[in-house]
Amino acid sequence: MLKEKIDQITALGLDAVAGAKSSQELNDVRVKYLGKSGEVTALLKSLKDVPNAEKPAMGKLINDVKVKIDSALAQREATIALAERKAIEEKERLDVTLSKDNLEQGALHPLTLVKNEMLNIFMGLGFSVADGPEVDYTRYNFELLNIPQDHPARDFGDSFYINPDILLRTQTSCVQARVMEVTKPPIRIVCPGKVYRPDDDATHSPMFQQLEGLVVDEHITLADLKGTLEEFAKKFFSPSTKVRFRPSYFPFTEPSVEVDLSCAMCGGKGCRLCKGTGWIELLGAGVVNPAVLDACGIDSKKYTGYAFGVGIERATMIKYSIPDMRLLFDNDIRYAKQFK
Ligand code: 2U9
Repeated sequence: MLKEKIDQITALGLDAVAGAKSSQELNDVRVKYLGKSGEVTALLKSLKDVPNAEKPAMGKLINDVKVKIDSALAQREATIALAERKAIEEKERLDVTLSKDNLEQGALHPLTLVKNEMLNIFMGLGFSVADGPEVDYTRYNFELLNIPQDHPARDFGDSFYINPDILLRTQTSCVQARVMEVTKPPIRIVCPGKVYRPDDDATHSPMFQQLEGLVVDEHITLADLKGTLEEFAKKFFSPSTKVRFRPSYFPFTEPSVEVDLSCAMCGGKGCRLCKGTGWIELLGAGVVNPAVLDACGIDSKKYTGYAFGVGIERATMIKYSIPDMRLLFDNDIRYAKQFK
């Protein structure tokens, strides 16, 4: 009797194991047959009613059922685990491959290339790079630079004012003024950055970038300025580039000069780029006005300095013969790609 029951439970148990389709179903089968209140446990319990002489043989048979079902469960478990793992992998599969044909190689914008090149040249000449806010007080943008309240450059139509005391900087000179205020000479810095003026045509943009330089130390003269700018021009354009100073006026420098470079395209003979003159105006510069040094807390009796400024867009247009500044701001990738 018990023997038949054992055979029946063996067959049913093995069938149930074979029919289980998930770990969950398999676990239910395990509980149903091998669990504390399961079928095999019930068989063991029923041993108590078996005559003593048959107990060892029956006990062994029941134990064999347990081993058979247990090993069938283990095998089925391995098969199901593998199938479940495969199903998850298939469902969560990520295609991390991407055809390289679709990849566009990025490139630096020509303005960034030119700015980096200028910075490298000046760093090679011993300059450090200084940075400052683009929204600044009129104190740094005008007052400390010897541009008083009633100066025409402070006209509300010539600058983007936030309020009467704060504006989008019109020149990076505010950075130099800030550095001077807190630094004891020697000072040798270049300040690249965006500046803002309400102009908009083929050669002017309401936002453009400047690179200004400032050197303050004892015994600095206009000759130091000329030597430095000559060195810069030769490295930036060509070793044969010449530099010419023409008198000019800026409130923050005295004397002030416009700096022309011999035309790299025609070598000075006169061409379309230099409009037949052989010279191209690129920078403004001068000896720092003693009034500016004093306003920034530097003793103008002991120290002198020079300063210069160059428009990065203008330098880029000259270097790459770009006829219209707006081409630099159009975000046309086909255009930017040419400068790789
Ligand atoms: C301090 C003192 C003096 C910076 C200077 C120029 C001359 C100049 C223009 C070039 C083309 C601006 O981008 S542009 O339109 N810059 O002509 N800038 S001297 O002089 C300074 C700066 C800071 C404290």
